[in-house]
Amino acid sequence: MLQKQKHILLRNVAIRPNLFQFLRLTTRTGNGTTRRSITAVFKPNTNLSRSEFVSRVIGRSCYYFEIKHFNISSMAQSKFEYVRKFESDDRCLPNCWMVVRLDGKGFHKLSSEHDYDKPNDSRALALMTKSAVRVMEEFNEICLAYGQSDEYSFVFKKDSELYNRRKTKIETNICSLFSSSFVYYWSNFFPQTYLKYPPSFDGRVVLYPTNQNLRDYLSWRQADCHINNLYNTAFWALVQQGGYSPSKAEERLRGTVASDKNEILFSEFGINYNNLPELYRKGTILLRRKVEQEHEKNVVGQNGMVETQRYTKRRMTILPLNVDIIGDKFWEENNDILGSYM
Ligand SMILES: Nc1nc2c(ncn2[C@@H]2O[C@H](COP(=O)(O)OP(=O)(O)OP(=O)(O)O)[C@@H](O)[C@H]2O)c(=O)[nH]1
Ligand SMILES: [Mg+2]
Repeated sequence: MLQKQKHILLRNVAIRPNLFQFLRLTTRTGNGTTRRSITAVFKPNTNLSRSEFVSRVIGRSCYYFEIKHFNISSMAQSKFEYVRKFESDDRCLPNCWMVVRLDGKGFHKLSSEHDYDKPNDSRALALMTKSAVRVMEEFNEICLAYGQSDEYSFVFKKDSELYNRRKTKIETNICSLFSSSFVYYWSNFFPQTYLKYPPSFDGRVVLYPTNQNLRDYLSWRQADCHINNLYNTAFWALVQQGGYSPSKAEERLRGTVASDKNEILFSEFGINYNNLPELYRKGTILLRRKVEQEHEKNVVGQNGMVETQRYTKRRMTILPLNVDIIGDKFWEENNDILGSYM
């Protein structure tokens, strides 16, 4: 009986290399009343065969034994893993557009410490867009992004199942990849300017249940771009060209509406606001689009000479657009974005 049991149990004991082994044996002696519990801990890579292990620990005097066999990490896990229950389930509602918006922390200071051009620095805007493209390359579920100033919004497909729609997982991944890309590509856009300290971005996920809500959200961000840009353009014209102090320029613009600022720009500085680059007035939309790309290859012609052949290939790319996103035109021209969710 003992031999048989021993045989079965021997097969069940696995001495695993590379791990601390924690084995507990409970034995009973001949009359079946005395119970002995033996715990043995073996260092990783202990060179002990299964039969050696059992015969050494159990000895001869017992006829019944049970073996429990754990490694230390699984013991610890089972004891402590209840703490997982404290993590909240933060899955985003299904059937909603998930939008992650990032915004630079303290970019008023960062822009002045790094001598950004005023009111718009095309290098800084290009760096923001490069970082956003990097995010879109990594996360295919993003169908559109919109950026202006120190912010970028990423729109996920309505039926995206990325990370089971876990809110924190999504926002932290997007935010950290964007931040690290901003630092990684900094010197490509500011080759002469040393980055004085690590910049950071806050992030949030907002859910929009209807297509109209999503359009209104993007319209809101583009309108914000326009309002800020018009104000900043007028403010810096007054300061840089009009000789105003910053506080006097602020005073001059207090209470003015858009047409007043346009008028100041036009009549006092000869600036037609509508002729300023659309990048500044509209911000940047990023879309996935197939574009034709020209390629060249060398082939051997009929006359035996090597000649260069040109050909075009359609390739999926992330396309930047500086256009109006508020009116219907953009949505009609790009009807695939909302199209499948009508
Ligand atoms: N000169 C210059 N400044 C810029 C440019 N883009 C962004 N900024 C600065 O970044 C700021 C962004 O606005 P906010 O996000 O409201 O300000 P913030 O300082 O980042 O503050 P928090 O986001 O609350 O941390 C603007 O007010 C500008 O001061 C740019 O192209 N040129
Ligand atoms: Mg900011």
